[in-house]
Amino acid sequence: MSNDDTELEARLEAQDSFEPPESFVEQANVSDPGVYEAFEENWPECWNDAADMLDWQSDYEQTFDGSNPPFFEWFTGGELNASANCLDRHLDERGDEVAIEWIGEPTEEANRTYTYEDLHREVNEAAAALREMGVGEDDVVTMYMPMIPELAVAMLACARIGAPHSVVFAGFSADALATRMNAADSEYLVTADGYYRRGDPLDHLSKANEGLDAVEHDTETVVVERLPEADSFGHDLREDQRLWVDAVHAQKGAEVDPVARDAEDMLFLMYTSGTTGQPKGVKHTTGGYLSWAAWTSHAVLDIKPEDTYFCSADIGWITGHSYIVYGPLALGTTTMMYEGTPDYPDRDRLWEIIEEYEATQLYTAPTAIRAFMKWGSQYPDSHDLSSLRLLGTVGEPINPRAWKWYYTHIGDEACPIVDTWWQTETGGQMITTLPGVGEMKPGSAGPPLPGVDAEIVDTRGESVEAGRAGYLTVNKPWPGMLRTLYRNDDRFVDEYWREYSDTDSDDWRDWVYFPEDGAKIDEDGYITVLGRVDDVINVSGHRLGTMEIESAIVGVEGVAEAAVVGGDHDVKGEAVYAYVITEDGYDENEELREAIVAGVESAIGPIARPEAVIFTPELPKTRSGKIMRRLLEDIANGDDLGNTSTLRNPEVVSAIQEQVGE
Ligand code: 6R9
Repeated sequence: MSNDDTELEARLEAQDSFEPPESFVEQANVSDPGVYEAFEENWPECWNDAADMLDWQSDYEQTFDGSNPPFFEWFTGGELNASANCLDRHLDERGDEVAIEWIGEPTEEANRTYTYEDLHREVNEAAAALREMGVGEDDVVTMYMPMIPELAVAMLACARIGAPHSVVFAGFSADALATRMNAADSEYLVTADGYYRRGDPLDHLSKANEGLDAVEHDTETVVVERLPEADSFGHDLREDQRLWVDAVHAQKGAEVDPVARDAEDMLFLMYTSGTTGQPKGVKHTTGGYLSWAAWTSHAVLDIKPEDTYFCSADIGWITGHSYIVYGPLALGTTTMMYEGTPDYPDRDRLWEIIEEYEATQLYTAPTAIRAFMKWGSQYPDSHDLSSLRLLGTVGEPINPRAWKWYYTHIGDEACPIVDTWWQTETGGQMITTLPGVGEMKPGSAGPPLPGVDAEIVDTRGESVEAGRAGYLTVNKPWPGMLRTLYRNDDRFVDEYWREYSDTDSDDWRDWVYFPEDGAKIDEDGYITVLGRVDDVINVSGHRLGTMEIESAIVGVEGVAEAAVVGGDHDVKGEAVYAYVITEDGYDENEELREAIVAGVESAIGPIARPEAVIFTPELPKTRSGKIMRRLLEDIANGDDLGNTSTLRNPEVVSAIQEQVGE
């Protein structure tokens, strides 16, 4: 490190709050600090500002309907179409401007640019193709696709004909695909033959087909050919499968009128991990969700039509839905889509892309920032990143060191950082500073957005003092919130409302949303989110249920019992640690360890791959027989274990520690 760097580090180390750069404030979409008070005084009508960013086919009659808690409704009586809002309405003024800038791997291959005209045309053709296949309004269409433009096209085509989509992350396993298609009774799948990872072609269709084998009803599939002949895996299509080129290009020039959807009609489903083994089908609606995605993209990400906005998430997660596809396109901007990884062909890949396309915003995850930090600042330093105006993070807490590194080495101290807390369930951002208004404090997401009423409470639901840890709750509904868990209203109430609501009350004010995160608040009302308080672990910003992983491990021959916990990890934030008891007659050996890792990968996907598999004769249990997960976490982290005498089997602790120390 040079002397200058050392000085800079020392100066930053001491600084715990940062004013938004003046140059940014001057041009910010939202820069009036009065917005907080104005929204509070005018709740819920303040949210008409969000709805009015959209074009409605018929106007809504009521902003908020709280008559049947917790099944809240927004913009009732209104009708709109999400694809018309993301495409048609931009054609007159911005038809020739770029909607999607796609950067594919391998890097020497041609990238693709879609103007709004191009995207509109292809979405119409795809909508016609889906209709031709028999997809009707409200039929759930599953997408199991890599980061290729056809994924966004297929989503918007579904939205155009009123068919909700359910996107399954391409890195998920065949089992995960089948579970989600079965749960949603989804009869249609759009997938791809393969894609590239670090230059190598991956066979995706075989995995999709394996999933389809486990789907209990008839299905129809459309397959996008992503791979050129030379790299393709020579798949034969089944009878109920056809190629995207045949289906979509057969509809050349087709025009499909955007279906008028009720504000409360489902736009999409997204399955996410929860406390039990079964993933939850989070249901989002057309009016509330799209308003939220558009308004937050405007107020928090400061997106303007002339921007080239880059979010490095995968569309298979909610971040990609709200902040690669719906929010940015609703605002008529250029949204980038990158297929590859940040370290291929070299560790400066993102910086090269930002320089080349003159990206104006970068929205990424703390896990990526920690990796960039580890690789070293020489990678970003060798590129001109001066086009950047705003930086954002999402998915997990960001530690102040990583925040400061991002601020200096990527933002050159000239870009505000928005640390945005939200969830699949919230539809969009909820807690973050407004970049043109609020002071930033590294490590703290910031205050709730205007109109959002968050509070940190203790187990009884009483507000906790500043500085003390408690549970994050949200007291007032908001337009982007999930409406229910698909076909499971009871679980919806149990998971998010029962804890802190008066569930007998029919007054919406007695209902409190519980996101299952721990948090603390400071004197200025800034919230630091500490992490999940349920059995969900956050690996590289991805939510994984410990139960899902445990059931995969117990499914491996030779395993009697398993407990999975999240241990600290430098780059991933948390990593999966699996404690395993073998069945009698099975050896605790490398072969079994490998079978366990393979079992987890095939049930969930490589993201759930255990960092360590620790064999143990027993699991530490309380006297009432509950597994002491906290203790297993401490062992994984090498922390001081404190008093273990309340355990039913304290001797097991040293046995496990020996294994970990090996
Ligand atoms: C958008 C997304 C949601 C969980 C959430 C929380 C964690 C997200 C965060 C954060 C601290 C932030 N989380 N953003 N924790 N600071 N800025 O990530 O959705 O995949 O559903 O995960 O992620 O624990 O409850 P999702």
